[in-house]
Amino acid sequence: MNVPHSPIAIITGATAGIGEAIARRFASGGYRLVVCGRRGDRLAALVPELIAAGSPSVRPLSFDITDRQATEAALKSLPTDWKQPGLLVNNAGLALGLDRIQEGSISDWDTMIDTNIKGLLYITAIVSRWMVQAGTGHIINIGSIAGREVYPAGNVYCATKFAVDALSKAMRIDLMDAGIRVSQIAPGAAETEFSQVRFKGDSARAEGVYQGFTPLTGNDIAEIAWWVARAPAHVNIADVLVLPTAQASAGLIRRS
Ligand code: NDP
Ligand code: 8X3
Repeated sequence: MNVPHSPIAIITGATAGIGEAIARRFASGGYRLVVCGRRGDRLAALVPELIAAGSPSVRPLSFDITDRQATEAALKSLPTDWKQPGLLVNNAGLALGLDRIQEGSISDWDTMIDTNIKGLLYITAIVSRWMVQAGTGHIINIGSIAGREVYPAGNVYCATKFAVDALSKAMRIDLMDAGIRVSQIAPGAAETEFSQVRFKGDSARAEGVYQGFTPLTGNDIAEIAWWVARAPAHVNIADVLVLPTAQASAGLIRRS
C-alpha cells in the first residue's frame, strides 16, 4: 500500500545497529522508508518486518556509499514522488582498527574517510537539493563522542567524526535560508556491530568493549532520533550528546 501523505525518511546504514533501530522506530511511526546499506540480503529481510511494524511502503537501496556513481545511481532510481523526503538520517559509518598513528593502516584510514566523510557528502549532495526544491526537510547526522574528544589510537576515526560535527554546523548555516533543519546526534558507546567491524571479527575483543557496564543500544538512539525529528517545525534540536550513564568522556568508562 502506498500512502502518499505519510512522510518519507531515507536512512543510511539500515542493515545493522543504530540505523536498523531507527528504521524500525520510524516504521512504527508510519513513515515511508528508504533503507540503505551494502548487504542486500539484510535489506530484503528487513523490508517485510518494517511493513509489519507499520511502514506503508519501504524501498531498499543496496549500494556502497563510498562509490559516488553507485550512490548517485541508487538515489536517482527512486520514483519521482519519493524524491521529496522529509528526513535524511546520515548514519552509515565505521571505525577500522584502533592503532597509534605511527602504526595505523593507510587502507583503513582511506576507508573511514571515504565512508564517514565522503559517503555522507555524496548522499547529502543529492538529498539536500531535493529538500531545497521542496522547501522543506530535515537532516540528522549521526556523529559521536569521538567527534568531540580524541582518545588514544582513535586518531583517524575521531577526525572523521570531528568532520561530521563541522559538516553538521556548516549544513545548518547553508540550509537555513531554505528552511531545512540540520541536527546531530552524537552517541557514546553503543553496543552494535561497530566493534565487530572495528576489530575485524575479533569477537572477544569486540565484546570486551561493552563488558562491566551498560552501554547504549540502537533503540536508545532511535528514540532520540524520533524525538528530534518529531519536534514542532519551528524547533530544531541542533545537537544531542548522549552517553551511557557509566561513561563520562571518550575514554572514561566506569566498569564493575
Ligand atoms: P554497525 O556496524 O552496527 O552499523 C553500521 C552501518 O553502516 C551498517 O548498516 C553498514 O551497512 C553501514 N555501512 C558501513 N559502511 C558502509 C558503506 N561503505 N556503504 C554503505 N553502508 C555502509 O555500527 P553502528 O550502528 O554502531 O554505527 C552507525 C553509526 O553510528 C556510525 O556512523 C558510527 O560511527 C556511529 N556511532 C556509533 C557508536 C557506537 O558506539 N556503536 C557511537 C557513536 C557513533 P553494510 O555493512 O550493510 O553496508
Ligand atoms: C563510537 C564511539 O568512543 O568507540 O563512535 O569512538 S567510540
